Amino acid sequence: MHLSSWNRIVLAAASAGFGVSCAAAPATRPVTPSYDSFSGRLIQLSADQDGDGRVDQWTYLDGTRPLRGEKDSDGDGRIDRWEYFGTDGELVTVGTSTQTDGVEDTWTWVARVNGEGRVDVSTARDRHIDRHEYYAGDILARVEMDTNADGRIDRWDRYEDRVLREVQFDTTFQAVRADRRLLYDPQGRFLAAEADDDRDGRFERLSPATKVIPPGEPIK
Ligand SMILES: [Ca+2]
Ligand SMILES: [Ca+2]
Ligand SMILES: [Ca+2]
Ligand SMILES: [Ca+2]
Repeated sequence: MHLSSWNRIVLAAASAGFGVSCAAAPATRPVTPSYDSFSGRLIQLSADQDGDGRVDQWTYLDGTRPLRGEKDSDGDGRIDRWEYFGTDGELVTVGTSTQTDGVEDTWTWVARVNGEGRVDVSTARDRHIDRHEYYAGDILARVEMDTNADGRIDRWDRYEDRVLREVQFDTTFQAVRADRRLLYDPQGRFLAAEADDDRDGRFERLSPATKVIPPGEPIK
């Protein structure tokens, strides 16, 4: 491999991958390239970013295009940051581990969509994403959940000023549309249960006799 093209690759990786994940890292740390033995294409860069003699950062590439990155930020030998790149080499999501045990269970989207930040969570930590959190600024605004892990959203929580104001459920677990909802006042106290059994998009107040009392609420 010619030095000139190698320099280009390092620069590309630095701007697209390493630069994002480790902007403060010195550019002089040695980076070790690995190539596909058949095609000769660059497939991996590894580096020791904190200079302790152990590799702690890996970027997987298709030639000059970064696909994925892994990093052991605290040097405990376990990956704690995963990076996923888009087709233009832009950082799309960053994976983290809530237990810092090397198991990736949370994915934060870098770009906001319609002003909302998004975090995906695998609550069972099995890489099946069953919870999507949406943020306005840094404040949780709403959550979508797949409570029975069938791949379809069946619960929607909505927050106002950090207070849970509404929980909607799809009790069929198939419609991907709510037919029950619980409403809460600005202090988070239970207000009412409503149903949309005829599925016209309008909720009707359930009668007191059939009122759903959520767990933990006193029965009045
Ligand atoms: Ca290191
Ligand atoms: Ca680590
Ligand atoms: Ca579901
Ligand atoms: Ca209705």
